[in-house]
Amino acid sequence: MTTLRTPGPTLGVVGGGQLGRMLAEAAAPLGVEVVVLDPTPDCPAAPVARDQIVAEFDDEAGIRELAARADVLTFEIELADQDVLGRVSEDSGTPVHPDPATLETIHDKLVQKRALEDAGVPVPPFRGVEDADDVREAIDDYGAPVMLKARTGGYDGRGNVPVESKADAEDALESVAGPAMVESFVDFEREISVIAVKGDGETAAFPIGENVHEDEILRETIVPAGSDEAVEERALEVAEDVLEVMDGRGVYGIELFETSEALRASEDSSGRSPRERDGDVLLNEIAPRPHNSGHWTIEGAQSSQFEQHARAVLGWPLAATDLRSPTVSVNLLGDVDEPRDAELRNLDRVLETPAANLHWYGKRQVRPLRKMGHVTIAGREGETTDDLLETARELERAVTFTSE
Ligand code: AIR
Repeated sequence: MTTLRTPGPTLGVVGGGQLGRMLAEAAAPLGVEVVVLDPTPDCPAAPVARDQIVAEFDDEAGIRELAARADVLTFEIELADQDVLGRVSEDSGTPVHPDPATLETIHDKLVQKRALEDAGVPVPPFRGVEDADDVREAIDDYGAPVMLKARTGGYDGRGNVPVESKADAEDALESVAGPAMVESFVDFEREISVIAVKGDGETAAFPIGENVHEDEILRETIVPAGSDEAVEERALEVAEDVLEVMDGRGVYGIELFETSEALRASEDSSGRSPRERDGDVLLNEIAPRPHNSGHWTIEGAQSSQFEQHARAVLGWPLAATDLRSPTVSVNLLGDVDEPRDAELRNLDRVLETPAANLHWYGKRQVRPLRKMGHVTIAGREGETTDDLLETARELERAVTFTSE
């Protein structure tokens, strides 16, 4: 039986960026406290969390302190160190969710893809590469362009480089700097994602979102996605299969490609179930944590991905994931050429739009394309995602970090 006292249970979170901030916001109504560990003093999560331990993500002493203060450990950034987390959890008896083994699998994108492929999850053709010859060989086999990916450490588009031709192989490898892999470029109809939750003996998933990326960085999420029912069904099946590979409770962001074949396959009346069709939905990447493409759930769904993460890691029952109304989220990215103090201008348009929900992450410094905040608009009676997108884009264009 779940009992609540004051102070409530404490989540110890490695990472205190926007995800930690929104996790702490969602935990508060449940009576759940959050302590974050982050190297940046006064990190985005600090103002809404009970406390911050200022330490590097792999600082063992810091993580020991976090474990001592927490009932459960979790992380909101993949730079968390699986070995340290595993060791500290074992010594302290404070569980960590998701399991550090999952972090290890996901950490290295090549290992991730192999594990998922072995589990029968559909993935684009991929391989590890050691040198430019390997990249060129992959171009021979897959056709140009291919996507070169840093095996570790890349996020928000960092470490992903499209290679247009063999002549670019050398430069691309250099810019990735470190162990790399290539993937066949997927000719997708749209990018979609499933925010899935692994709880204590139960799982849940939010309706799929349609994602718009530019320069490898998420710009917009639209729910419901434009995919048809068969594709949504297939995506949710794939998400279930992914959760089976993952150890430990929590929210998982599962990014997928809806390939062009999916559209044809669901248009034809072959009578085959979606699971029998190959290549309609392909896995792109997994994040073992709440995901940018799930921010819409805060206003758009019965519960948010952050509330679900808190519930899941604590072993509490999961909440409902139904869509409340069509919803659109747009990211507010740093529109600057150089780092500078963050000051978001022309905010009035956003604040004066009654249905627009502003989320400011509280980062002191803006950098080119850094995720600084987002705006979500949940539709009211009769509003379509097209209407919402038009307003959201207008608001996103109105605000700026530049002084011009
Ligand atoms: N994050 C983690 N993995 C991917 C992303 N986007 C979030 C986490 C992390 C923050 O981004 O919340 O703490 C770091 O943001 P930045 O702008 O400092 O790199």
